[in-house]
Amino acid sequence: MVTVTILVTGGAGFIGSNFIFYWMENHADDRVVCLDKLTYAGNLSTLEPVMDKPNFRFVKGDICDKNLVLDLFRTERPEYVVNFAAESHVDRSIDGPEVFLRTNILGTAALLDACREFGVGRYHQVSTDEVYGDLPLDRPDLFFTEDTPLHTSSPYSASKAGSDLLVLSYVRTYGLPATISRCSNNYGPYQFPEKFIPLMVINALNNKPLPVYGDGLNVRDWLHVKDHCRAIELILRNGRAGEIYNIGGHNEKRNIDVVKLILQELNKPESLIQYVADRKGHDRRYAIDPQKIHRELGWTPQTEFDDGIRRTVRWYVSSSDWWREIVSGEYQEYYRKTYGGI
Ligand code: NAD
Ligand code: TDX
Repeated sequence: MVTVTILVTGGAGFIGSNFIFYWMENHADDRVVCLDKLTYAGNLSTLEPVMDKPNFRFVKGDICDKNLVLDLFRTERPEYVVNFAAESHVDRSIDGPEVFLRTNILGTAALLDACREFGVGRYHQVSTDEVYGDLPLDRPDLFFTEDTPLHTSSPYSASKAGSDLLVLSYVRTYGLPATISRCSNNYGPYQFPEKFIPLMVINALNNKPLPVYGDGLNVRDWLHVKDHCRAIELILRNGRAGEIYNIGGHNEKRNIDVVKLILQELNKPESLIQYVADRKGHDRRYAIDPQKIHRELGWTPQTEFDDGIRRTVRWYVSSSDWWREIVSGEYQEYYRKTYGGI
């Protein structure tokens, strides 16, 4: 059997770690190398189950560090590179855009240059539906397709759009065999507690107020992280170089309805809900048209939201050791700054 080396950046974060578990389960003979800076969002404890495996290597480092990246390519010669490493939280990008530009754009550039120098079978950029901006609530007939113009709202989404354009420029200029996926909101285990679903679950467990931005009617298109990982696997293996693939499962939910579902699941009162000031530039609705990946690669999501969200809530209930450990002093400070007195 032909085995490959796959370099996964940002593999100590939410989606990257789930992808590493998925890949090692389904490609037991491949070598997986994880490069991660271990920012506040990266947690080595998440990778404990694979840390001692002989075909896994963890490297602590910054994707912006060109020499480190080149050295890593020189020694590992990866066939596949999947770039999950990013600053990923919209609220943090509103407070401080610079690190988003650095990691998401310059970091992507460093990886692309290494791919150019050493050659790879495939570079895959993990992007987001946020690059398309948002859709109005009163036009449920509209969806993001791969041809929807880029129209970003936050420094986060602008930095992701910038990196997407850079990837496409390397395809056109240097013939780099690269692909891009733009996925909707993910949920599942190991998501950092600053994000909507784990934040609401953990606050509810602690009987703390659940801060809902604005009127709570913003819509997100939720996808279980494992379905995202399967989609990336299919794109790596069978996707056409130079192409963009949207990933989403037609699973639109209003924020307030997700919060109520979580409270119901935990048997907690709706009086915990607290409406707070809206996020600046808050996108109203995201909705993906996934026809291309379905038609070309046969991908469809396998997890029903009702089942996936219940399992996810249960996971956070039974994994308090994991989230207690990572909710560090830095996070407490961030929480106070973002949510004020509540
Ligand atoms: P995350 O914040 O949970 O994890 C990011 C990881 O990248 C962390 O382990 C962090 O330590 C690492 N990292 C950050 N800066 C780095 C640097 N300079 N060098 C090396 N490592 C660095 O993010 P996530 O939610 O897992 O998202 C992963 C990717 O998927 C991101 O590119 C994000 O834009 C994209 N995405 C996320 C979602 C979602 O719903 N979470 C949806 C669509 C796309
Ligand atoms: O405290 C909160 N209260 C609240 O109402 C938080 C943290 C969020 N929200 C709302 C804002 C959004 O409408 O919930 C929704 C989801 O918020 P986030 O979890 O911050 O996700 P979002 O901004 O939609 O972006 C996510 O999906 C696309 C990821 O964080 C991005 O990395 C990804 O690209």
